[in-house]
Amino acid sequence: MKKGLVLKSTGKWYDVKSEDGQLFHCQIRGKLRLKGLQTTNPVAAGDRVFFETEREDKGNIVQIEERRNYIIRRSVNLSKEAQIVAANIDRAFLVVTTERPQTTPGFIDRYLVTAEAYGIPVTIVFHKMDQYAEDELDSVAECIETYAEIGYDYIQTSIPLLMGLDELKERMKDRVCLFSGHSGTGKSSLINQFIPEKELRTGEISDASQKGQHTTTFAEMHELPFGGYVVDTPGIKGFGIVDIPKDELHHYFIEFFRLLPECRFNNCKHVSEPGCAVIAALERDELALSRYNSYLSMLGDQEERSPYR
Ligand SMILES: Nc1nc2c(ncn2[C@@H]2O[C@H](COP(=O)(O)OP(=O)(O)O)[C@@H](O)[C@H]2O)c(=O)[nH]1
Ligand SMILES: [Mg+2]
Ligand SMILES: [Zn+2]
Repeated sequence: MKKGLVLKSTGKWYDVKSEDGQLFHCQIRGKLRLKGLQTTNPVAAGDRVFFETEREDKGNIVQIEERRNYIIRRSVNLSKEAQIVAANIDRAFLVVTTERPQTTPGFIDRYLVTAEAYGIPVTIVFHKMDQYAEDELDSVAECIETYAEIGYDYIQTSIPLLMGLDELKERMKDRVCLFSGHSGTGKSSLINQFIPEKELRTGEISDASQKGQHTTTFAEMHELPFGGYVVDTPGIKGFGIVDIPKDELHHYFIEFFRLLPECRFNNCKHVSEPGCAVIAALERDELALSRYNSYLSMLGDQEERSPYR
């Protein structure tokens, strides 16, 4: 029996790289069961598996190691069946441009909250730093400050200026990395800096054109020449949909959650409760209003959706 890492799934066949670096085409032998999760695909890119080899480069997966984390998408809205897109992600990179294309604080906050819920650390990559006019740089700096103050890791990058690329590489090295962000923010261009032979196509609308499609698209892991992998998740903008219960949402706005012990009520949701430390901190300008607005907006969404859950 060998142990390996699933690099790619096509639904029936899986590319598995063994610990000694050999590639095997594997199928699933028998029924694999993982507790708790109903999924349409039992194995995904990023899974660590045990497999038996038959012939030279063929094998049968017989066991999956427990996942540290995974990202899912629902095959159909509101359906119980989820598709595992990728598993065991070490770090997510959210590529942000505040203009051309615009990434809103609301989008960033939803992404960060989902990552917190999944337990995946995030680096925010403020990219295309060369493209901003003087006055635009002020609003980039303001956005950076909001997240830096909370304690999120961030870097500033630009390909023409060769800015921040070493810092990015340092964070990617020996890790399974996920790149996310709006279409056109420069994800493929950044990845191409590190794996040029892959020649991921840039400047395409492929992300956008796959929006809302329910067809199955599987993730693939690209090996980094300096160690580690990049997970390519076609058609997935963020992490997909996750249902975070309303009363848990504030756990994932980490700067609010830190203040909870100072709120008068230990079940404070920081909306209209008396003696709320979050609201007091907002009034003293110690927390970003944009974050609080995102929080209220996400709470509102949960309310609208609740009858269906
Ligand atoms: N000014 C500037 N443009 C960039 C930079 N990186 C990428 N781009 C351009 O941004 C556009 C979108 O890039 P792409 O990698 O396809 O974005 P993706 O949709 O996120 O994969 C392309 O025209 C790139 O040439 C950068 O650092 N500075
Ligand atoms: Mg792209
Ligand atoms: Zn409170």
